[in-house]
Amino acid sequence: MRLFSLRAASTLCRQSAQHTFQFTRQFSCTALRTAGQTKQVVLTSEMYPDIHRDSRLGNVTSADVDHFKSILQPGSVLTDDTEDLSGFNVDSMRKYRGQARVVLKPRTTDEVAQIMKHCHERRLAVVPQGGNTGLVGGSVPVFDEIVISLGLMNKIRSFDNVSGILVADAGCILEATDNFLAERGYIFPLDLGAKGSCHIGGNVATNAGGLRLLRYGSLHGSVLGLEAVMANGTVVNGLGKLRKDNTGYDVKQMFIGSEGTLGVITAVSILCPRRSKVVNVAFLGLESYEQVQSAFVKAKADLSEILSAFEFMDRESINEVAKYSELRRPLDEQHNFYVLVETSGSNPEHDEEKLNKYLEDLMESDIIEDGVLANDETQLKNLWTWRETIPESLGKAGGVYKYDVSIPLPELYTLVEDTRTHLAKAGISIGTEDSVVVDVVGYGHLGDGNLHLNVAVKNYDKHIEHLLEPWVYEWIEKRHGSISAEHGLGFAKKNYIQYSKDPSMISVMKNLKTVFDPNGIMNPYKYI
Ligand code: FAD
Ligand code: 2HG
Ligand code: ZN
Repeated sequence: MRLFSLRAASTLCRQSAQHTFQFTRQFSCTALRTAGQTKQVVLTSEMYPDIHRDSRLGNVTSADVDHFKSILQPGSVLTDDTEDLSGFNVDSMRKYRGQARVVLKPRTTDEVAQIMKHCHERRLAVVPQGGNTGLVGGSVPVFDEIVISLGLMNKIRSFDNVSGILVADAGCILEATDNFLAERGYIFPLDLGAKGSCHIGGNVATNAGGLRLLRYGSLHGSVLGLEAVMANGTVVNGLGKLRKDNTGYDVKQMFIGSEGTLGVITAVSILCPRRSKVVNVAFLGLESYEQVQSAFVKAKADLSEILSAFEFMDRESINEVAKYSELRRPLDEQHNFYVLVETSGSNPEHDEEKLNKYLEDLMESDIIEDGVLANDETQLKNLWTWRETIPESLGKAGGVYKYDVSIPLPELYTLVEDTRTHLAKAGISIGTEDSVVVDVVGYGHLGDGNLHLNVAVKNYDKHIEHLLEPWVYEWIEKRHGSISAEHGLGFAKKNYIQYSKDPSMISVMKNLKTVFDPNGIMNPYKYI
């Protein structure tokens, strides 16, 4: 990791107290303080009593369990008679709780195929589960669906050091996969805060976006092929390694973002870029959302090919992280908005020159109020921590209503302001001792037009939920945005897809679902 040159640094320092880049800040340990009491999670079926178990689906019997034991290796069939299955039944937001009594942990594609063949014949519903980090309740059962956990399918199958094409099992953890690639000079073309737990199969199943979509594009572009097991147990072998292939329908695209409703992804083939040798991170303080947009426009123009992330956070988001973090704040004064700009390139002098000029211009034109540039790898990681731990910090309040939306950039932050006004008009105060709403914050991947509106609450509360939904979705529909930019539909948004998609499109989706899964056993009660 390159050290920031003090000579170059000095060219950025302004004498004004309000415009001082802090080049030598000391950062303390990154750990967030541990959460308080864990609250009991209400059963999804109790929280949403209008959802009923589909009576066409079969009930798992002891004969089914014996069959699974006969096709899987010892220790791969977990039942609630002997095991605590809550880790598979409760989602990462502790908002949804299913009632699975059986969890299967296959080790091979053939084992997945045998499981699915049996489930199809017996009409037993299943939920494919990766790292269970999903944020829309898609990864946990609603009733007694069988969980198929991919955690033991975690082998790298091949890596081509010339093309950068990786073929790996679906259950490989994203961070571990990226570490494997780092040793070979490559990078996984996706990064996100849950990288230590989420699986690459889960990433593909959700078409995850993450922190560097701006640079590496969507998984719809970088996934070259995949292997999946259909609902009836048929293995679809599409592990192609070609960048160009125009023979027939591109079936793999159907699985990318299908959230476990069409089949079980068992392996993926993905094009990985070279890892950049030179990475810089700047953390900026700004007064208004208009200035955030100006800084972004300028970043695209001035940093162009080395720009690798442009994340924004409001004051409230950073204050929530500060509540639990032992890290010293990156900037002394508080600002209404913050931006994290990352560059990734191969030539230190070239990148430095570009970034310095960009930051100087931002200060000269009063687009930013203050900023800090990471001097070394530790500082770089710490700056990222202020962005990446926002979801975790908000979760400590008790619960979070999460809205992950695409909105045209000029109106992106208006949703956060309007939500605060909307709650106030309904008599809901924010952050007071007697109010259930702890905070309303906005942050996200500005470079992708993707806002994360988070309403942190002391506990999930039907009154607040009904105030927010469908109000938020109607707001987005009026601006022709998307109600799910990256987290998917899952259980949380299955009733709201019509706010983003035309009925004709929904009809095609329903027809496709029937073709892929005629018995409706793949992740029921979700998606559409
Ligand atoms: P799970 O949560 O286990 O499953 C998610 C969905 O995919 C479910 O519907 C499940 O049935 C299905 N699924 C999982 N594996 C398979 C498989 N092998 N075959 C078929 N279906 C499968 N998401 C983003 O897009 N961008 C972010 O920046 C981002 N940051 C996050 C930060 C934090 C702190 C957290 C907790 C989550 C974040 N997420 C983000 C959401 C989540 O991490 C992603 O959606 C991730 O891709 C889910 O992967 P997973 O392995 O945990 O899948
Ligand atoms: C992120 O960008 C994730 O940090 C999570 O997509 C966003 O929790 C959220 O709302
Ligand atoms: Zn995100």
